[in-house]
This record gives sequence, C-alpha cells and structure tokens, in this order.
Amino acid sequence: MSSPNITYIPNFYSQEECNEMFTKLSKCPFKQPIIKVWGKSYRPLRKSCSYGDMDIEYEYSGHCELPLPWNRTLWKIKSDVEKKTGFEYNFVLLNFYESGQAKIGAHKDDEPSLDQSVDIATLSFGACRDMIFSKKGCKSVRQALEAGSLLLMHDQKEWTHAIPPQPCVKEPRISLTFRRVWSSLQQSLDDMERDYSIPLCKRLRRD
Ligand SMILES: O=C(O)CCC(=O)C(=O)O
Repeated sequence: MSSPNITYIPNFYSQEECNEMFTKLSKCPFKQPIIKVWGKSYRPLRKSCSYGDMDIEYEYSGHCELPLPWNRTLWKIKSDVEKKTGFEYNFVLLNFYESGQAKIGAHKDDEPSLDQSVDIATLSFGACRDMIFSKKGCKSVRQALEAGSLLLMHDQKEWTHAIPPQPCVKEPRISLTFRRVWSSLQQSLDDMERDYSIPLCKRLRRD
C-alpha cells in the first residue's frame, strides 16, 4: 500500500463541544510515565493517562497502563465514536501536549495486546497538530489534526505515525486514542490454548 490506510473526519464535534470537552478533559490526572524506546528509559514531555474496562491492562514501550474506570465525559465520547465506527472500544489513552515542544516519535500501535481488527480512533481537542505517516520507500504523508476531528487508522502493519515537534504552536492539545485491547482473562485463555494443543472447549468439558 503506497498511502496510509486512514480516514480523516473533520468537525466530528463542533467548536463549542470541543471547548467544553477540552475543559473537562484537562482535569484528568495526566502524568509523565517513564517509557523505554530502543532500550533507553526516558520521561517524555507529553503527559498521559488512560481509562477503560476493569479487566484491562495495556503495555507499551516497557510501561504498563492500568486504566481508571470510565468517567461520564469519556463514556459519552466512546459511545459517539462507537456509533460512527461500528466498533466496540474498551480502552482509551489520553495524551496531553502542553505546547508544540511536546511530541511523540514514529511508532506503530502493534502491541500483541491490541485487537488489530479494530480501527484505532483518534480524537483531537485544542491546538491543531500534524501527524506524519511514514513507510520505507514511500513519500511521508502529513495530516493536520484539527480540533474536533476524528482520525481512523484502519491498518497499523506497514506505516508508522508520529506527532513531530512544532515549536510555533504555543497552545495545548489533548488527544484520545480509543483501542480494543484483549482483556487479561482473554489473554490467559489464549495462553492456555497455546500451551496445550487440545482445544480449550474440550479441556473445560467435565465428564
Ligand atoms: O496524539 C495523537 O494524536 C497520537 C497519539 C499516538 O500516536 C499514540 O498514543 O500512540
């Protein structure tokens, strides 16, 4: 594929809704976790926090996220996104970019705990920032993520994405990335199934 498999939907929320949501979301308990990239630990300028279903743990860049229970604002946004996409989400990662100095390096959201058949849905509030999609041998693609927009990433196997620094941006931005994560129960069942070659349904059957 010579272009990233994405759908950009501007004005998913109106300016008024965005302002109201930004004010509510900025009260979330953002923190700077220590993450590992290429074996090196560091604290990114970007702050984050997560919300999700009770049985979810999400590990990325050597860091394990235990989500907080859904609050009213995030539950409403989740329902709006689910109505639009037809997918069900059980986890959301929130990123807070204080200014254009805060960034996220090129990466793929391809952790084994992610259900890759479900689109990752990114909502943007506050300052407009660019997202860069890259793939070896292809021209990079730049997508501006405006306040109130919804970006759907249908396929994460080939392209990386990044939010590069934009020092001219002085205003903060909050992004929400909705994902479907395998629950810990589902992961343990999968492990059991891998450990024994007998199908799980047969092992659970009691004679
Ligand atoms: O802030 C964004 O729009 C992107 C965040 C991102 O790439 C991620 O959380 O993996």
